[in-house]
Amino acid sequence: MIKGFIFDLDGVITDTAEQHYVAWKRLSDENGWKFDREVNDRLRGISRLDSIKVILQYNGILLDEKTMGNLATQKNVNYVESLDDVTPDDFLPGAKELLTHLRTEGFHVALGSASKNASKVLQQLNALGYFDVIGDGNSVPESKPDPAIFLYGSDKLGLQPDECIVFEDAESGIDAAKTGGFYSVGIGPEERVGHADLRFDTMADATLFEIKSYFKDLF
Ligand code: B16
Ligand code: MG
Repeated sequence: MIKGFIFDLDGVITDTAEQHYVAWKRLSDENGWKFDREVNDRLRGISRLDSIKVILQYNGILLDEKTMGNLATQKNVNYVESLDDVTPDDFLPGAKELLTHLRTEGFHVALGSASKNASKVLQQLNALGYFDVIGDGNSVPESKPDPAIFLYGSDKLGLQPDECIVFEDAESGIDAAKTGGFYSVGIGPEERVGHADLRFDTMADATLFEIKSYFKDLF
């Protein structure tokens, strides 16, 4: 039986891809690297350090771990500053409604995000109250597609993976959910999250009614 839900943050609850883009673009411009929106989209769901590795590889540049860490920190300072502009109006359409509905029906809810800034984003959204457990980039060392962040969430909720549905917008996030033994809902196009148990184009389509109808034997 489904007793809990675990949500990714960026691309599911809110969309900070634009703020990430602006901060990576600024770092790239300052260092003379190529960076565009297509490369930015490849950073969806992956950690900050892995993100800079993708950008450097795209530019054919090799740097040592310490330098990469320092540059990623520089990007993060600008990114975090831009989060001050995130407001409770910045939920993705449908996300707040679903979280509210889950609260009303008494489901257990956890966050399972790769971001080390997840608490700040939730605070800006005024969304902390929707979550019983916050799993973020500080909770486990492994990154998706490793299932560690979702297993952290289910464990803290006191549930088994097969009692939880994971919501994800990244290919690696759906991979992580499946490897961990969770049910999965993908948010986004078929080519990215079509391997999820159930897929919606947007969070606005992901109502509790639709979810219960699809996983009917589990509710
Ligand atoms: P930070 P999610 C991910 O969040 C973002 O999608 C990804 O673009 C970002 O690099 C990663 O968080 C790390 O974020 O630099 O704030 O620690 O989709 O897992 O909620
Ligand atoms: Mg995401």
